[in-house]
Amino acid sequence: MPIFNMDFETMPREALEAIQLRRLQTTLERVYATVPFYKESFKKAGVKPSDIKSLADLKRIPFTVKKDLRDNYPYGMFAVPMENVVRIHASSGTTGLPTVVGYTQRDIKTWSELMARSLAAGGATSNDIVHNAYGYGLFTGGLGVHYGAERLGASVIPVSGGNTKRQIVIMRDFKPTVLTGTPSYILHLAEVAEEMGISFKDLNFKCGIFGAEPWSEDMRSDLEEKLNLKAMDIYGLSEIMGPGVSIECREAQKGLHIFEDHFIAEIIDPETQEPLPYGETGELVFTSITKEAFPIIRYRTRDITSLNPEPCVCGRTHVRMNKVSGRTDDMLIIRGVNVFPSQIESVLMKNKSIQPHYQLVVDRVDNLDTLTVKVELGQDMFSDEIKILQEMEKKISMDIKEYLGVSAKIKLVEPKAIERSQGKAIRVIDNRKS
Ligand code: DLL
Repeated sequence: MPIFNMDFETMPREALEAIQLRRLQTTLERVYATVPFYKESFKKAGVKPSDIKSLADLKRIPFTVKKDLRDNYPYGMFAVPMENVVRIHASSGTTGLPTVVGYTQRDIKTWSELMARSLAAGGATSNDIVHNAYGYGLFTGGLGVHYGAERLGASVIPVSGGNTKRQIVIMRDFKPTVLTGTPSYILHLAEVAEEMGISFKDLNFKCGIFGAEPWSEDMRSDLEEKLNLKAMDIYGLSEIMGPGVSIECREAQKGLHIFEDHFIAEIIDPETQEPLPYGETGELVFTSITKEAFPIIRYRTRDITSLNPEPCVCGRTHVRMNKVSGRTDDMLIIRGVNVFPSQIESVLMKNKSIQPHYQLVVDRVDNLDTLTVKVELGQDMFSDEIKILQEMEKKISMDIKEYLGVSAKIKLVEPKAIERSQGKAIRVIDNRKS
């Protein structure tokens, strides 16, 4: 598969690290001079940009966390005057004030290139037609993919999320070859196509570029089979840029290459905040080294993963991050056992009688945490035989206990009982917080 930017994506590590250091130093000087928050936080830590003489020195710089962005809402973290900002995006703000991010003309150019690199790594070329089902709007998914597809020279169908039946007709008639969207929405698309009597086997897709939420390897196999395409994982977050921070390559499909000529990645222990070596699992931290409007320094993403520096068969030299298992704030602690929704998903996906639509409900009863897993039955299993269903609930509960060590009550629900998402699925309802 052609690599979009051969020079940078396959650059020898030594040269790459030299570029990283130069760009890091420039970024630190710039944020110190233009963003009061950074000047203050560096001063508090007793460090100046000129103290950073090697990449290893980066750990002397303080972290930035979501609260810092909220405290500077909406534009306090911008490093350029508004007249240079050409685009604004924001997080949905479901857990508080939205996080607002901005882009200069050059930032949009960089982002488009990184998204073009991502689509190419996933198997897309200028001959492809991209059906883009990520939401357009303040969410970065829609426009991020859109500009990248255009930069690649592909034809993009800006269909966005929702209006699902119409999407299926478009897929049949416009013959797109690349599908992009969140895995949970894509699963819903597959379900509706089946209801409409349209088989993905008769459509023209060769690859899917799915992300914006955690999804398990088992979900990947399911999607690849149902949709008759190769499913690639793409990662990103608005604070760092949007989609296209990292992507799997088609050749290995194992770990997501981080575009290290634009971002420096670290893994830290979320408790001690100490950097962890390659291979160890912890919280992902990013520093942007080329952004103009919204540079961000040592941002704690709360995403849990590990880094793999081994050379890749595709030829890219950029480090790979493993699939994100979840966020520190999505991790459930049920009677002392830590569990991520994606781990439950893996267990559920092994049972062919149920559908991969599920929701975890956490309650506190008599001071004890309880976990209920609501999961949908397949249409053909939706029988009235209470006894069979009870047996199945017991079996799934035992599997979860065996694989994850956590006790969960299973509640099989009828097909379609769990609300479908047009973007990111809501996997957890935690009643302990309300
Ligand atoms: O979700 C950007 C994006 C759009 C990525 C389209 C990929 C495709 P936010 O809305 O700011 O940005 O949410 C970022 O989503 O910190 C992760 O917790 C989660 N996330 C994103 N991609 C993945 C992925 C976009 N591939 C937050 N696997 C991040 C697991 C992901 N989690």
